[in-house]
Amino acid sequence: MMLEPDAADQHPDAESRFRPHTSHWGVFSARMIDDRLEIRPYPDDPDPNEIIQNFPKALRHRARIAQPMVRKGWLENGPSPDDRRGREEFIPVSWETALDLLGQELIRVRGGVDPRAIFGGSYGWSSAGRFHHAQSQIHRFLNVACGGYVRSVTSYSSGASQVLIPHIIGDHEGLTKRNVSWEQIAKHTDIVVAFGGMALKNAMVAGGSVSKHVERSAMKSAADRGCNFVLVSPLRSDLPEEANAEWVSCMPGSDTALMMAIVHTLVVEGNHDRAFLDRYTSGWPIFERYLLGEADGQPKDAEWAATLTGVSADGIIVLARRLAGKRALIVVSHSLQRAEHGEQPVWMGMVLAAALGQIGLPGGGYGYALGAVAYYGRRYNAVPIPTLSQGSNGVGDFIPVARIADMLLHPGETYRFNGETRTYPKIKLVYWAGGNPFHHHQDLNRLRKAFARLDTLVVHELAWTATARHADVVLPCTMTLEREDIGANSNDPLLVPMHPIVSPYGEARDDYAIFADLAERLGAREAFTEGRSVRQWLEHLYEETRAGLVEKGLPAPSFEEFWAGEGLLMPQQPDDGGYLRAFRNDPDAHPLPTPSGKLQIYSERIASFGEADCPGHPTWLGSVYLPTEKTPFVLIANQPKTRLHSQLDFGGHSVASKHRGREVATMNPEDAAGRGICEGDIIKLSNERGACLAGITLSDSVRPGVIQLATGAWYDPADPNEEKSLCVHGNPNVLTRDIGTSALAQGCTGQLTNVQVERFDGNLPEIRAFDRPV
Ligand SMILES: Nc1nc2c(c(=O)[nH]1)N[C@H]1C(S)=C(S)[C@@H](COP(=O)(O)OP(=O)(O)OC[C@H]3O[C@@H](n4cnc5c(=O)[nH]c(N)nc54)[C@H](O)[C@@H]3O)O[C@H]1N2
Ligand SMILES: Nc1nc2c(c(=O)[nH]1)N[C@H]1C(S)=C(S)[C@@H](COP(=O)(O)OP(=O)(O)OC[C@H]3O[C@@H](n4cnc5c(=O)[nH]c(N)nc54)[C@H](O)[C@@H]3O)O[C@H]1N2
Ligand SMILES: [Mo]
Repeated sequence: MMLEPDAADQHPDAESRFRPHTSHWGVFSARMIDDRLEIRPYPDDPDPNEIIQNFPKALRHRARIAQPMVRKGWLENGPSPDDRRGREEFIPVSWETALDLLGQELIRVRGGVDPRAIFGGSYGWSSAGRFHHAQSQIHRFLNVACGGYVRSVTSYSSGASQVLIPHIIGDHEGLTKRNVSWEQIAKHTDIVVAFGGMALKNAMVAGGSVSKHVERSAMKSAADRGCNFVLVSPLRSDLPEEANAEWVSCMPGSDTALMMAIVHTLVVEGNHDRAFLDRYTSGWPIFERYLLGEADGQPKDAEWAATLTGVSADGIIVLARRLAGKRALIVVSHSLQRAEHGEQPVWMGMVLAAALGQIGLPGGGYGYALGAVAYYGRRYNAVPIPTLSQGSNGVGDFIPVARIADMLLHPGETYRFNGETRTYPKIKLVYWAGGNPFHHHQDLNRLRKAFARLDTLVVHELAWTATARHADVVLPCTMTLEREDIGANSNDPLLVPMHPIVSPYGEARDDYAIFADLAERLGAREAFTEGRSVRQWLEHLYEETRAGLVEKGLPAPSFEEFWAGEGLLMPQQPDDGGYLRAFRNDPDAHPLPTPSGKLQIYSERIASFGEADCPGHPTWLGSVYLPTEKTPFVLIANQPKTRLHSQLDFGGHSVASKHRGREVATMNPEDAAGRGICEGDIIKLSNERGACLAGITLSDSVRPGVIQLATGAWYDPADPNEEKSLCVHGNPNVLTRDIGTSALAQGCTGQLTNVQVERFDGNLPEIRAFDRPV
């Protein structure tokens, strides 16, 4: 049985009124006019995000999936390991057949084998919308109908910091979401040193929704008031012009050494805040011995760091002097920890902010990951936002999210994680909804081999991503504009009624409807749906927010009133600096949730784990990304400006940024000249793991020796039958290395790798990533 949308919204295309909706890129309103989608940004947004303009051309693009599909070999031979995944034809089937087959397979694996053979980690950003959120839907389904699943912990975003922070500062969520805000920076900060920058392209995105993009104007107000911004990065574009920043160009992967040398300079010149270090931190004396070289004979001074970082010793000393005694904010981007030894810059950034004595002051201290997304540096809502309950998971097992290929290639083998020796489970079936591992994972040629080991790979997708192409069962789902929902984010005041703008594409169905019908085949429809239609769920979820408003004595509109409006403004908490301010004001009454109750410059607990790649205090573990003869460049594979990850790469705004259909890399003109590469050429990037093509643009905003190629171009192998086929479109994850940050956190290290770069003079292969598979 299909769940019918309510009558009022049954034929959305028939109307041409603009209706509110939201996305990870911003709130907007939309309407259909003569089969054309029109999008208007939220009128109160001072700096709308152009990524919303990917919607119009994406809506009915040929890359959309029109009907359920089953891989031929799986249909004919049944579930089994098969290296033909990703290179075999699909057979269209009816919904009835697809769900019957999948229901039988889930019963086989759940009953005959074990729910511990199902991996439902299903990492990914999916779409905004609190009800149709694909991650919540799939986890609820697997819990309620299959007895649970092996889950994943941490994220590709912040795998290293999420494990490290609780040991040394405490609450990761509080550090990123209730700490130093843009309002405080505009008012109070004298100097911001941003390691990895705070690129506006990143701050334009917020998982869930964002009604006002404020980062550009906050940086401008701060700069106008006289605040200095210092950008430490291999790319000058990592701070916007409005920040009027000074650019310190450093070698990728060297920030820890640079921060150590700044602290060394502070210490030898007597400019570190000893009173702060005594009162608020633990372990400083152990670290100081290491810093001064008393432990290993090597002082971590400016001369030492100069050779490692490419920043002059004088430059480092001058920067340290400029910081002393100022309201200083140290920012360390997520990207710095998305690389081997990624724990170190996060830990050392805290030590630098502590040595300056700034942690807990308005606009000062440690703004970890500020600017990475638009839900950081904001006020927290004072009422809860709607949230779909996921039920409880009958399986306790998990993996650190970025170890998926290791798990599939090494079942039953052990690995280290956060001080434990754990064993990889034996997975038979992987179920994905709302994420794209062929976007987010490293070393895609290795990932293909890992997926070949499965009995069954199931994917719900709205478009033919490489992940869908590698699946056995592909179920087409609706896109956000094709359904109704409620949009919200815990750091944005606007609760958005998300109206359906257009009917579903082809036979696409909501993830919820698919799971409801599948739950029926597993005898769990009622448990999964609780008898509610979509509209009834929205009313049910809205009630949580309404009750919060009532409790605060605030006007609390009914669901009908909310639904008829353009968005409901929720109250927000004061911008009070969160737990770090409270700790600073009274460390006895508000100790940090760390073992010592203080900022841990040394961690006995981490030291006790005995990991060589993450010792008990911040440590320089050597340069990982030094150029080699075969791979002389460092590749920065950062976030794309014109889309979110791989989402709607086939949309107009993303496609317009490509060159001859390929993703565009940027390199320094000096480097290009030495290789006969000119603006507008096609280049080939390669290393021992794989190769891809890309367009090239030249700019002195990129440090020599570095090449930047954003993530997100859909993986497009020239010949899927080859083991390491050339990706003709420009997906950098054919090049990146699939290895954890350290044995402590096992985080993703996709940001950096070493590559060769050449001009490509061969015949340009066609791009087929957006075509339907045969
Ligand atoms: N080399 C390198 N790799 C990286 C990074 C890096 O810096 N360098 N960054 C990493 C980071 S920080 C992250 S967060 C990850 C992101 O990795 P992902 O979150 O996996 O990337 P997305 O492209 O957002 O994938 C979301 C998928 O969900 C689909 N989708 C959207 N709406 C729906 C829906 O309603 N239902 C269903 N079933 N599907 C839907 C979209 O079509 C898309 O394919 O990438 C990581 N990978
Ligand atoms: N437009 C857009 N915005 C996004 C996303 C997107 O896909 N598109 N993704 C969102 C997500 S999920 C996340 S987690 C955040 C990610 O936030 P980040 O991980 O911070 O973002 P990146 O763009 O990957 O990296 C930021 C910058 O770090 C610099 N960098 C890389 N390596 C080094 C280094 O070793 N040292 C120094 N000093 N700098 C270095 C690079 O120049 C890069 O541009 O972005 C979010 N915002
Ligand atoms: Mo992320």
